[in-house]
Amino acid sequence: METIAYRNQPADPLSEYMYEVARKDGMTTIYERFAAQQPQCAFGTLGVCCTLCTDGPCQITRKASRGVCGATADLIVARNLLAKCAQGTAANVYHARNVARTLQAVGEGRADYRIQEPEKLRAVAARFGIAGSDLDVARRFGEFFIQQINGNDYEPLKLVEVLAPPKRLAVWRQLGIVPGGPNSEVATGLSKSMTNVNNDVVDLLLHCLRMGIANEYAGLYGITTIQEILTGTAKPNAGAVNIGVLDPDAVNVMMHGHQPLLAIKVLEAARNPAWQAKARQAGAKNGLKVYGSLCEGQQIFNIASEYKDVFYGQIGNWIQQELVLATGAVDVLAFDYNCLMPSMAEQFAPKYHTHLISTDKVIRQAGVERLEFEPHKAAEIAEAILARAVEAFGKRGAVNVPPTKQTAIAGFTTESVVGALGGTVQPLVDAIAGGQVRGIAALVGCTTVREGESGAHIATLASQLIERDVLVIGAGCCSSAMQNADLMGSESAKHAGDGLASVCGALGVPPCLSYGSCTDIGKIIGTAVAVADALGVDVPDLPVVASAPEYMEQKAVADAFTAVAFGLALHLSPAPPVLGSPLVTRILTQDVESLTGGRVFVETDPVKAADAFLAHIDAKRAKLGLSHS
Ligand code: XCC
Repeated sequence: METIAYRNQPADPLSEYMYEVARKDGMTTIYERFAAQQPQCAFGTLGVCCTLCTDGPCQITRKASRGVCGATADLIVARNLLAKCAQGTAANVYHARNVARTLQAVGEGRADYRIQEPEKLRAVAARFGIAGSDLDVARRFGEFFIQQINGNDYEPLKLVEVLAPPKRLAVWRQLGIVPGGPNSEVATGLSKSMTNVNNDVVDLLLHCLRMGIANEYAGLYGITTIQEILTGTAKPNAGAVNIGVLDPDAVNVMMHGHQPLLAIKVLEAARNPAWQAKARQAGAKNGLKVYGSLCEGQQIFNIASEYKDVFYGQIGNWIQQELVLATGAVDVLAFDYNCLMPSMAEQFAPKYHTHLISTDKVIRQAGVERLEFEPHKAAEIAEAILARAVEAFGKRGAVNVPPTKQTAIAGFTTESVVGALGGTVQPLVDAIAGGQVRGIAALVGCTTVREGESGAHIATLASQLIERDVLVIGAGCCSSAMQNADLMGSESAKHAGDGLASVCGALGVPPCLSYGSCTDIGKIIGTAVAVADALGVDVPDLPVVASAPEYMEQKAVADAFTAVAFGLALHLSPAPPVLGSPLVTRILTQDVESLTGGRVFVETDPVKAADAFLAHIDAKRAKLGLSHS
């Protein structure tokens, strides 16, 4: 076993327990790999390394203020950021295209799905002049959505023109950042970010905002809305969370990633008594159980009230995946894009007997079985997944599941929050006006293993905020970190300040509300828009802060620009790779506020971050004429 002095700690006891198991088993985890990478490259950290051409790589230093071509630190940073934003936008839109394609296939009668929310489908489609029978509307709306995704960037996206709040649309029109089709915007953005094309840092950053808006309407909004049409809308429900949910006496299937459509078929198949009997015959006295992991688990958790007989819990977040396999209790892990560590296929799955199955066509992992999702093959693939799991159960070695069981409540969305409030957002607005709820913070996105993080930054920040009566909304692996820290449970209001605790008590909700996956960020913006409308103000006027407290990958960059385009103050930790450019840093942290009303701030200490959230919230409250408590 390699010995490395420094390692960051898993933040919750269950992960710590499994970490010790993995280390005893001789496994190297994300923690050792992070330690082995230290110290990390300062040029990359600051964003001032350019690898675009063969005269490079160039790094900006005290003695070299320009790259070989003459590019400054500002230009290098802006181009790098634009490329990341393009990749993140493309990925979210890819997911949206998959679900739109499934909706279209449902309408054409060649999919293993049916329309669960016909009213939602009709209402959404009607906004674009699409009406008819449910199947006809499904086909045409799916088709329309795909056309929007593939539209040109010189034709404004209808999704934006129809769905955007009028006040926001006016701002975006004035700035000239109403986007066209996202794939075209991405292509144009990548053209701008190549060598020797565009030296205008402001234009490059405005292009990020264009993609951020396209990311919202052709990406996140589409994902959430169409998935809800096909799988049902999120409803608050209580369920098991964290690694301790795994049952050593069951055949265990874990659905991992971001796209829950296949998982729904797996849950339906698992209901078949024949599969439960096969699992028992294989020696699993508790039958066959299905679990979710990462954002996919959060999505299933959102609609789990329909699947309580077969869905047994949300297992964990990005940095926990190796530890989950180290239980030896996962028989099949089926994953779509994204967020499976390469170490899983190469090291952890072989060591711990887990049969891996990739289910999306963008994935190739050596030695991993591929059963690629097609709308008309989902039921067949689901059966195959269960068959592999029963088979793998017989190959298990030692099983080590942490003994603690944890629970949480999930399934919040603008509709379910409004439902809990009695059909209108007004009680929340009144609670904000009265000061019981001082403001709202959205903590979204990934977890990282950087110093002081591992979910600890998220949990500490959320605790600090709810203590000070700030209602927290979570999405993505942030939700998991809060679930693991017991901040999303039925008893969690005891950690909140008196004002927030009284509101939570009256409504029967926790002080941290899970909206689901990181792709559900669009729903959080929907809630912010609903509150702004009820107050008769624009989004930037609200006592609201958005945050990616342990941000990790490219989709988060696209989502960050979505938040800034909507006029939100956005907290980031760790610092994005922009600090090497004084100009980009100034634009993102200051100048952009005069354009969209939004801005970015970086704070890697969660307590200081909470102070900054409160300062922002109280300043916005004062502007709205609301008292501070
Ligand atoms: Fe991956 Fe979404 Fe990030 Fe978690 S939150 S680490 S993307 S699974 Ni999106």
